[in-house]
Amino acid sequence: MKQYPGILYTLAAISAVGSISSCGKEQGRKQPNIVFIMTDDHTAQMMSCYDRRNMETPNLDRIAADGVRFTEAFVANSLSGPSRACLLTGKHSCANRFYDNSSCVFDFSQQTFPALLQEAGYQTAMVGKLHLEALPTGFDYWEIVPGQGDYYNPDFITMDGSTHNEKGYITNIITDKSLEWLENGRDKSMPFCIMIHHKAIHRDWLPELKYLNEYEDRTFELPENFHDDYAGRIAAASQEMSIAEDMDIVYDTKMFYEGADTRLTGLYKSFIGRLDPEEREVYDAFYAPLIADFVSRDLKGEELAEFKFQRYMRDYAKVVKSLDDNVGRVLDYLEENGLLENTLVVYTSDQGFYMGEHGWFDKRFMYEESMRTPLVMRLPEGFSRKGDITEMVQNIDLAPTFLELAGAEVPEDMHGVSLVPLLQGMHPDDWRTSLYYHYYEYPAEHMVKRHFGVRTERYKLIHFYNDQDFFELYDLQEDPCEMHNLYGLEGYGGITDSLKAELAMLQEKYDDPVRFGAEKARAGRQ
Ligand code: SGN
Ligand code: CA
Repeated sequence: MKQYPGILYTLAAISAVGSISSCGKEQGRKQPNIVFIMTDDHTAQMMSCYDRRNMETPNLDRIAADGVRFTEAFVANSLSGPSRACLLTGKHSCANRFYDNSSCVFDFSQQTFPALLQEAGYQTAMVGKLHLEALPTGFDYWEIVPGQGDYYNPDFITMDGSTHNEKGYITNIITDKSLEWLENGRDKSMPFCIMIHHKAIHRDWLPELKYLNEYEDRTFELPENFHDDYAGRIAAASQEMSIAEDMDIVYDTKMFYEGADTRLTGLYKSFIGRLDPEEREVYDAFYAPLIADFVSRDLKGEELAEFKFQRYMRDYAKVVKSLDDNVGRVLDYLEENGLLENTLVVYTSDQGFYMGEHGWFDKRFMYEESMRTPLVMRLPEGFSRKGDITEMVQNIDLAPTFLELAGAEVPEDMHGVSLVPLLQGMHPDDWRTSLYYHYYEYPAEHMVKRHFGVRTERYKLIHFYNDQDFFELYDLQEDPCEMHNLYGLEGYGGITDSLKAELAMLQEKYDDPVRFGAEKARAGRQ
């Protein structure tokens, strides 16, 4: 392992005394532990430290209140597997080669931050959803769910490659296993990094049974663009992720009535079929009156869409509630065991999600709700930064951040940038002013067209390609909900040209073979 110039510690002493950053401010500090909690599809609209409209998340808010909240955090490719590959490698999809969930297998022989942390003297662990179609390397301990995992009585794959079943609710079990490793599994003489990666809050939002009755008296406010007509946005018009059109009345909203036979009824039956007879009784007792009422009302059109929206919001909030409890358990454990002071606690999601904005659920698009991701951190000792960090950051930045904190060298080929200067309270003049995004999974579920684009503080340019050639331009200051595509309109030529130049520069910088112009696109991945 190479060392930073001027760094004080040696590898022999690495577990005792660390030193970070070339600025020299933090020299002599112990290597911090890292607790990296991530959820699936958890969006800031459902996290009260970002948005107070919908629900309370006291434990997640604790992280932000005691530490920092990133107000401008984004992903590079808004889908589970690709996002996880970006996080592990600190690189965009074009470089880590995990483009989509449906055709890729992650190549663990490539450089990842957990393996580099091991070299830097860390014990590393990963519990929960990996979703990379391969068994992980770079971890002293791992236990993962197969694929997407199950909410009820889930299966787990252990390090010997075998699969077994466990009784309980997934979010509680992932936390139990993580706390067990922290307490009894690790070498306590070494710094550690544990990734606690939840299946929650993924579709189809099955709540913990004890929370079935929560939020039932709440009527959530419809987003102002719930009835979007997608004028001027042809990719938005052709997606299949609309609450009104595509949300499955049985699978998603649990209205499993006699004779119901939707596309996803079979999948729903298999999920709730995992409950044991007593659990099933509790589940059915909760849903029976709701289903009877739903059937008797025979809802249609907007009324049906709004019914689905309310069921969706309630279920999602219930699943977040269990997650928030479990984040609290982790914080309490760290505190009670004297670990909180020297631990970086990170909470984020693999991407944001639509809670009815544009009429949608799911993610994938480069539009704000799904390109954004929540990101809060409780900082280890030596960092007094508190409150909001407003620089634009991206999920590829976490790997270099962890490495710098560990006192390890950040490899030059990582695309991400260490956030340590921001955590130290600096506002570097040369901080990035634009973000690159590239989504590939099409044709596939939800039918979001392939696209890439650039986002600056104020503007966003998106290019939909592959089976179409279409641009969208948004002024996020004037149109934060991205309803008005300004591309090609009079007066926007100058900003369009400069965004195209910025996009070309980013594609060059990250060496993405799919670029403007058919010649280059043909040469790259289609
Ligand atoms: C599943 C879901 C989709 C979701 C993808 C990807 N369908 O296929 O709605 O977009 O996962 O999600 S389901 O019928 O199986 O629920 S991701 O977060 O894992 O990328
Ligand atoms: Ca996800």
